[in-house]
Amino acid sequence: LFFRNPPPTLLHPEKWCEEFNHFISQCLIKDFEKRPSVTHLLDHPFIKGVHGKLLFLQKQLAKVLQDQKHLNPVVKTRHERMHTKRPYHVQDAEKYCLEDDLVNMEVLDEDTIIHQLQKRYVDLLIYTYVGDILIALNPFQNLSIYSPQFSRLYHGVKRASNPPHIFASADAAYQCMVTFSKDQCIVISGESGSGKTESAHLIVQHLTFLGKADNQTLREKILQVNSLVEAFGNACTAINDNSSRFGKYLEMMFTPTGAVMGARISEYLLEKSRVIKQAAGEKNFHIFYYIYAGLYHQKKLSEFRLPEEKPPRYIADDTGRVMHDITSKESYRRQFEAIQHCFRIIGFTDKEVHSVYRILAGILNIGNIEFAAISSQHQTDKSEVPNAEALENAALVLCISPQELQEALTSHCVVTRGETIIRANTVDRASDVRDAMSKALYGRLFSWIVNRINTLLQPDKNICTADDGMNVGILDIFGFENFQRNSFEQLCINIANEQIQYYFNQHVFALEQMEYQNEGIDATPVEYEDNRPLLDMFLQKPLGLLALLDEESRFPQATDQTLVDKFEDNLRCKYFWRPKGMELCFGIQHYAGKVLYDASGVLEKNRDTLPADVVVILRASENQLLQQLFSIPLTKTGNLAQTRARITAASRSLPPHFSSGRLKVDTLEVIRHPEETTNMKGQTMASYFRYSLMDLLSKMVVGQPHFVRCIKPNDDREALKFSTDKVRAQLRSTGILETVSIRQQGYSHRILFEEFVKRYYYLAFRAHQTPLASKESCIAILEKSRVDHWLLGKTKVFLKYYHVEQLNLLLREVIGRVVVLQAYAKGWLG
Ligand code: AD9
Ligand code: MG
Repeated sequence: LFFRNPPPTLLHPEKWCEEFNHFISQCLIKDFEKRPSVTHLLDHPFIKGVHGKLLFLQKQLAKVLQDQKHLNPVVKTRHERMHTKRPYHVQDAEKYCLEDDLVNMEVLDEDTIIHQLQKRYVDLLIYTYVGDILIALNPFQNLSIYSPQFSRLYHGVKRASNPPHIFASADAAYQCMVTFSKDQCIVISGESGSGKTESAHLIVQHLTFLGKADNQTLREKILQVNSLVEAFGNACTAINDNSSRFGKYLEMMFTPTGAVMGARISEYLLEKSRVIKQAAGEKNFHIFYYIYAGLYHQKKLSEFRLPEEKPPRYIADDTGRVMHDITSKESYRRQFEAIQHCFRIIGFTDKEVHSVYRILAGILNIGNIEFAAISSQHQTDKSEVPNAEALENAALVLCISPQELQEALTSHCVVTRGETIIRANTVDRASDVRDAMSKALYGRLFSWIVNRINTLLQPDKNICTADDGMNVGILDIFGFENFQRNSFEQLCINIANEQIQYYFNQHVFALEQMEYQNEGIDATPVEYEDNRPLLDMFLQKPLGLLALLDEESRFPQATDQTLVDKFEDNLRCKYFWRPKGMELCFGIQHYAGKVLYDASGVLEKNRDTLPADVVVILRASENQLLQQLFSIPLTKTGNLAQTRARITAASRSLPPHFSSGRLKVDTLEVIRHPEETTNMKGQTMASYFRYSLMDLLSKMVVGQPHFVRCIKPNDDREALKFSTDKVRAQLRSTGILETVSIRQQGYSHRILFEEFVKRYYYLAFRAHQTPLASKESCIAILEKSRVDHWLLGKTKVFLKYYHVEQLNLLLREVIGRVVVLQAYAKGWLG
């Protein structure tokens, strides 16, 4: 009991031992130091006499002694495990025989694995382990396995005692964090619609359960965060009705004793272009529909100057049915109420929320502004706004001057040799300015909301500062996408997925195999598909795809055609090709499949220019929030100096196996390019993208990773339908087969002798002993703990993924008893 919910000073085993010894020697028995044995303590008259609690203490002491003599390995044998009564599907005994962990399979080939997953899927066993990695198949239906009852089941117990579950992954991360006082990172990957975002929600839900804070409000706030951010950052796509259009890294912060104390979100690469245009069959960000339907039902559309008879262009489609769809949809209205609730719970003020709505309404009104060409004798390319009402509406809700807005849209100024010339904008140029304005407004509003959430959820400094605490980061990015038409957005999304796959490969394969070599261990290397060359093709300088794109974006005369030509001339590798007869297209062989990209509009999207005039007028708005959005550049991740400082700090605490890994080198290398961070204003989307990616990695590498691989069982989003080909393709591209074999053969944990002895000496030695950080001490601990199949290298202990759980549980049991004992002794005397 005490160990599970220890008061702050009850946490650290070593500290406790120290304190205990000190306490004993100071207060209890003078001669204890001469004969430091626990048994001796039992006989002491002081102990015997005090408060009548002797019996209890004796029992506890006896248990400690017992444990030190006979450490029973806790992990059950495979046979035992299969015949254990387990909490769900109790009705069907057959199901116990299904393998929970693919690593236990004797026959290991693709067909067997697929068959196994299929069998489990139709039994609604959507989760399966591959060693320490969790495979999650999207059930496409609501399952009743996420209730509080299930939360209680997956709480600090050995993994094998319950069926695989996403809660078990959250629990594993949490337990690692508490036991080793180390940050953790849960990486969720999978293609679009495979269930990453749902998994991320469930992880947050379980972590808030595990990190029980007294502060109920904080827990509620954290639970609302995802819903709020996703209303602004998710949208309906051809693949997924709730598709994430941004990358999210949510860090849950805990006190050193494991109580949740705050949260922080980092957002990456919001697909701003969706605000102004969506592909056929797709929709704008959810929030626009929610707010329109919500205000319609509250009869407040006119207050926000939104047209009632026809939906704004940004949320309308060509059919005209959409108006009815939006306003009649009960779910939109309810979602609007839910969002209002989220804002309130998290702590946004009414004024702030009102400003957010005004800005959203402003964006919808801006979208309605049209342009027409005016032809006069002298000037043929001038434009004007034929629907002044839309312009006025936009200006009014944004609290800016309609005249200035019109000027900023229809003209621009050129400064030459100290002279300022005002030039008229063509219709196309004016439309571009309008769209750029909408995108900038939305992008900055989104970043502001995220920043504000971070401020509202930051830890209370009186309890603990973020620096003293620990965190579990949860990565949920947009999944790999392959549509009929793929543009710049898909390219960025897919490169990000490529990077995450690389991170996975590094952890699961590369670093492990490198260590075998370094430590002189003879292990057969497991072959895997290394996507490093492809990642280089994208990110290299100066001849990588993104660098070439940036270079081309700097030439005013460049066209999308010259861009593709440039790619073709420079990217001579097997991953790139140009299909015949499709001038503006190029193809990439990604780890997850071939994708054909359409380059039209890519240069413009990359330039992402926002005219200075627009910034000036928005800055002058009477809406304070709007002023704020445009008066400071929203550098979400800090400037170069801050980022460097963070990365330097991070590199110091990198796990040892990273010291020679390439990931760290890469991270530092890329950050060294100053143009990516110094000038956030003038930067292109591509350079911002590279920077974001590296920033994300710099956060991730600090934590110990846990992987969740989401798999989409079919393309029709149907429950119980298992398409073998679909699953096979995903298993292949993510290297699951290879993962199974490396987890079978390999040693996923490599711990330095010194660290190992420091961590586990308790299992074989007495608290007052100080064993050497040697091979022999490690052997003593491993033998005493009855762990088998371990290996010793030159400097490290090599453990299978399940050994660590085994050792940790033993350690917890032993320490738990000692802590109870100490707590009693302390309470008793203190
Ligand atoms: V994308 O890359 O953001 O486009 P995700 O995030 O991988 O994608 P998401 O979590 O949004 O996919 O899941 C898609 C849909 O599958 C959800 O809207 C749910 O309807 C469904 N889903 C996924 N996981 C579960 C689950 N554990 N239980 C029930 C689920 N339904
Ligand atoms: Mg998602």
